[in-house]
Amino acid sequence: MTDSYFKLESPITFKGEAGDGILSYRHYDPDEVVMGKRMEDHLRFAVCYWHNFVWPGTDPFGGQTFERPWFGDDMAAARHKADVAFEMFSALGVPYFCFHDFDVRPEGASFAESRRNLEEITDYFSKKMEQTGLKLLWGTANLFSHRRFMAGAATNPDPDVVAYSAATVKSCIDATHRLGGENYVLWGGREGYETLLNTRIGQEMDQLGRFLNMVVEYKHRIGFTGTILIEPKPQEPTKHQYDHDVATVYGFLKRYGLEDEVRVNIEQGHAILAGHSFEHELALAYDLGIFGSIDMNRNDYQSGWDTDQFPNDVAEVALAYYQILKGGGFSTGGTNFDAKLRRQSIDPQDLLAAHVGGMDVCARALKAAAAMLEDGTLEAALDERYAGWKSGLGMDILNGTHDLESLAAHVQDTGLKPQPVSGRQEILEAVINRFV
Ligand code: XUL
Ligand code: CO
Repeated sequence: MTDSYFKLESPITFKGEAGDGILSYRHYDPDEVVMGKRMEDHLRFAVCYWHNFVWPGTDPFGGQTFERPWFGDDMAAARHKADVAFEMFSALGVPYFCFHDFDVRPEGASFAESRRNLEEITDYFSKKMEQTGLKLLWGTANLFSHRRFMAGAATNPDPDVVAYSAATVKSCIDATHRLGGENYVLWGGREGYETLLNTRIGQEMDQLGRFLNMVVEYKHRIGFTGTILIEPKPQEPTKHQYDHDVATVYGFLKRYGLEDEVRVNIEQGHAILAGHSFEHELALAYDLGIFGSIDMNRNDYQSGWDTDQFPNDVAEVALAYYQILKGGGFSTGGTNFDAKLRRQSIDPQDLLAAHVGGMDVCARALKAAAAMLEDGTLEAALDERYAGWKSGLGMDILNGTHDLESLAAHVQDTGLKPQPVSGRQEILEAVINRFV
């Protein structure tokens, strides 16, 4: 066990108005009951390994800015990193964490060595989880950093790379299963293309369809009961990614017979990159029956890139949690902070404060969303707008009683003249303003 990295004088707890929102919570009280459930059980916060403990602060023009005592590529460094990671998870009081294989273990000289390294760290995690009560929200494989994946993992033109990717995913599902992970995520960072001049889209989609079916078959064979999640993203690092957005992923799942087996992990920044709002992606996923989990962050709206910043806009996050509460909340999913510090934020305290600030934003947003739902004005307006579908003509159209000819006859016989009705957008937006 390494010395304390954060050197906190007292644990980070809820202090309400007396809190500073930096090293104590002003709004996140895990035990506060919102709509009949503890806030901790609603939000199910997770801290990610990669941005916090692996990313060195590089950008396309600059090198490392963070100097972390655990940076290194041997097992001793991996254990040191785990010590600090669990110190931070516990200090923040979050219930969950998430990781990629690449985040937690050094790359071996062979596949077998990489797998052994992962197994050793999995054992180390297992002990720490027992000691701290921390749980694993999800595990995943990094199939995008190493150069072997530069032309894709499951969608690589070379079957050898697809086999290597399958072996890697197997070892990551094994680790996730062993640690009681509640989900397993696949984000297709290289599952796309740079140019159609060297790419057959149909061939690559079939590869991805078969790959995902192998994942689902394996999950059932070993009795892993977690949810398999795809994380949509339209581009970056590739010019075009196949799991573009929720609608695209749904079409893909249907085509390969996976719509009842796989759900989505929706990230705020990815939704924005796809030209959607976060709440659009959430509402659609719930309506399609494939909502799983969220990666919480925000993009910079001027730079137009995936900046993975911590959330700071309560109104925006409230609209997201409004959709989540309306859809029935999380089941196996949760709120994973897939967010990183700015590269100038080099102090240990910045790591803690970023999460405290983000968690307070989410807590305020959740409470605002619950108040919006409990107030009922927005739902009542929707019920009124769609009331015509509950009976009579609307119901008959939906249930197939009518066809084009019968509707034409109906319009002609009754002299039907539809009357435009206000969409009341400004009024509804004013209602939101009462709660945030
Ligand atoms: C990349 C991204 C990943 C996934 C996990 O944009 O969001 O960190 O969440 O591979
Ligand atoms: Co993500």
